[in-house]
Amino acid sequence: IKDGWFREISSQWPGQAMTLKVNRILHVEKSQYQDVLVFESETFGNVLVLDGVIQVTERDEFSYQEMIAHIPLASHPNPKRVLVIGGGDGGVVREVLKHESVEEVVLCDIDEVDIRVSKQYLPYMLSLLTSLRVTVFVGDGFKFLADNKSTYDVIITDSSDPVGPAQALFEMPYFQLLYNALTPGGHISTQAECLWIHLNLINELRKNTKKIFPTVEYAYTTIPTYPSGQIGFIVAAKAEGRDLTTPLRDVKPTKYWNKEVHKASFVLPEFATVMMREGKNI
Ligand code: AAT
Repeated sequence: IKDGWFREISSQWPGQAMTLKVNRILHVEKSQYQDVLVFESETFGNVLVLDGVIQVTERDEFSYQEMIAHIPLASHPNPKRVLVIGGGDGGVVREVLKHESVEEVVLCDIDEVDIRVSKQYLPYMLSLLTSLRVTVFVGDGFKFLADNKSTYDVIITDSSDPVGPAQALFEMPYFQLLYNALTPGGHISTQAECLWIHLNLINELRKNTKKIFPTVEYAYTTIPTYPSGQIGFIVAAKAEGRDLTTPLRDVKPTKYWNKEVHKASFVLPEFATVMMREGKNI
């Protein structure tokens, strides 16, 4: 923070930085895993920052949390057991609970500080973590999957970027664990970065997940406070020929997702289509 503005500078998006005007700093802490900052911004509400990277703002969080949750859930015939890896702020769990078929949600975030700080400063997000359908577990998502052989209908990886504690969540062994932990016909969605900045990483993720999952797609959403205003998801199914792009049910209430947006989120611009087809940037 300099001269009253927070700047999101990182080698992960060289030469650019989202900048937000700070009203006041609410919380600063160094946890076992990450540097934690919460501030009140002038126009985006409270903002949670980990290791200098914006995780959520109150104003635009819904576009990411709704899409990463409703795309795999609304396209699944009957999701009952759901696992969320990361997402300690509770926003994704809030969305998962909008699906009436869901009987149980397990949340596994590596850092208790996110859960604690979100409870205090993002109370709207955490209110639903008190639901009887939800179990919270603090620990590494990779280890949780390796140790827990239980099966889920949908697994959502709402993870930070692949630098620091989330790195293993972007690699092959993790995708194999996800596959193993799914019921037959199960779905995953994972945070899969931005078309404008990370085409190579996205392509790598797609290639790797395709070696394991019979059906793999990439979808994206728009969000002002993530780098370049856009972020995507790898969405995959443990089923041949499953149509992930068509929702089977409506979800209510939502502010970003609807049936048409669900379908449209899989339609990619030409440069991304070429990249994914030919493996090269244009
Ligand atoms: N819904 C908010 C968006 C996030 S939160 C990412 C969460 O992933 C953090 O709470 C972090 O503690 C958790 N996390 C990181 N590594 C692990 C791990 N190995 N196991 C479990 N949880 C983990 C994502 C923001 C995306 C930012 C885009 N630039």
